[in-house]
Amino acid sequence: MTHKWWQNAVVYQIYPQSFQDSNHDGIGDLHGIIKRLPYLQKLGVDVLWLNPIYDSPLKDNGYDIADYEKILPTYGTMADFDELLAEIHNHGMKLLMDLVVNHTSDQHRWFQESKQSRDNQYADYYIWRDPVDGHEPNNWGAAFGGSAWTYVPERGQYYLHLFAPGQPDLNWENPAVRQSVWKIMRFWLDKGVDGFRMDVINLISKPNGLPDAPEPANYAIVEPLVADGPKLNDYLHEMNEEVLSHYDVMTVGEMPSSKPEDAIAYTGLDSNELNMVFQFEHVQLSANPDPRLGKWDDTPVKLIELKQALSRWQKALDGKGWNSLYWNNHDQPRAVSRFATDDPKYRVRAAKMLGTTLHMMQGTPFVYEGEELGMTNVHYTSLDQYEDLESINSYHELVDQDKVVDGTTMLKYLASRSRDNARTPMQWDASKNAGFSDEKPWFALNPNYTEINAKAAVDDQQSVFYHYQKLIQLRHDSDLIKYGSYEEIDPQDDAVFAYRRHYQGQTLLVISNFTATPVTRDYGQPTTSKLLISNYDDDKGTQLRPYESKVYVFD
Ligand code: TEU
Ligand code: CA
Repeated sequence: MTHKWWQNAVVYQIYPQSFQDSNHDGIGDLHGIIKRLPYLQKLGVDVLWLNPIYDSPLKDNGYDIADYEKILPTYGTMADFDELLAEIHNHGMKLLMDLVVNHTSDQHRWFQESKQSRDNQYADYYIWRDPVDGHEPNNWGAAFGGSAWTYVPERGQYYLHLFAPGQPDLNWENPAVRQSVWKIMRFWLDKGVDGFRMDVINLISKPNGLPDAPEPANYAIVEPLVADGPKLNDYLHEMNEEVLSHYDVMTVGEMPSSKPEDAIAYTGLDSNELNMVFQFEHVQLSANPDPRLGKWDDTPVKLIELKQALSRWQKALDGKGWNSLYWNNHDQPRAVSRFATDDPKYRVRAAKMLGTTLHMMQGTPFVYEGEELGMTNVHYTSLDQYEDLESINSYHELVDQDKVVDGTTMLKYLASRSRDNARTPMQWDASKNAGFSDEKPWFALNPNYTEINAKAAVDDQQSVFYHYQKLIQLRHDSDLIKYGSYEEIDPQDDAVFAYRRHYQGQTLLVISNFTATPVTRDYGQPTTSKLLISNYDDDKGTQLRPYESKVYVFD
């Protein structure tokens, strides 16, 4: 098969609100991003993905879009956007937009009209149902708490929202909805954007008849029930035929609950749907046995399970589809805190170790802003420090209302898993407000910015930043790293993550000690002269020091 540009790419994710303020209001914006393009160019990434920058009431930080063809005024104007796109291209990079079309904001014109009556032009743009015995049509729960249905007296009906009430789900069964989405996509592609990250795109086709979820009786978690619905392949196919196939772009579909077999159907080399998906297996690993707690947990990930999840996807998609690779994003805690350690004694080595482990796999790596600095969780200790609706609603629901867990324990879970860990402003330097803004930032900085920041990293040849720069360079230069097949080593080893890659007679051997304990492992390591990258400055062969991670390449 001929290779595509996005198979050679490394993507950098920008959370616009928290990246760089340029106009002194404490909120990141488009001109702020322009200012930091040289930094991103120095890192060596190829593509930037921006979280939603469209007009929005920001109930869910922009994942509730009120106008798909307008920039949120806080971030800038459409002219600023055009300038940003041109500047990204001038710097040799590409731009992915976030496409959020499972739902809109309830402030969107379509919903404002839809909710008026059962017979207007937009009446069928959303999923409306009559009450059943005076209450909700089924037991589905919304991802951010409560029922997935909200009643609207004007229509005498409920509308479906898998997320917050301010995020009504679009009715993809309606061909007019699909045409409206294709029109939005063309609007951005005709401006020259280079592709889309598609928000929860595997949830757009709802199961026939909207059946009750098996458990629990009220307000069940429905993601697994709704994911990969009956018409999803048809919709993605139509999207490809109508829109994507007319442009040379990259697409990644966010797909919680999807399995490798599903992903092969969506990203298959001749499926003509999407290029890759974000799978969730490795970020949903949890030791918590109580389904009512959902994602809330604070136990460290078990390495054996982590290896199993990632290796499964590596093997399943090889030669059949294409993986995305990520440790974290705006919905996940910081990688180094979650999968290794943010103990200052090991943080730098551990962050490099994680980078190496992921970037040597097959797929397109995604780096979340600050990951290249080894930014850490923020370690909040009280509820009023949180901003994210998921964290706040979950606390009230699980502690105050359902009494599933006590407040102290829940605060530990939030500190470990809250999305806010990812959303503190980018740490640029040690000056006031970390160089993010000269005004008070919209969201508190992680106090460790005085030590962990981009300026310190760029000034230090041993920093996580230069390690990532090297990982990106190595991928660009190596077909073995890009295309090699994947061979798992010792899946039952609970301390070391090791694997081999094979391509045209060459072997890549990747070894990462995920613990602070020195261990000895013999995988037939070749001589030090074959070492490609390491997070220590010498090589001790079979001896692995705390969080040591190294890669050999040989014939
Ligand atoms: O996230 C989808 C998703 O899977 C979330 O429900 C996820 O399970 C949760 O955030 C984990 O804590 C996407 C966006 O990335 C997220 O920011 C949005 O809030 C959500 O869709 C709704 O648009
Ligand atoms: Ca600003």
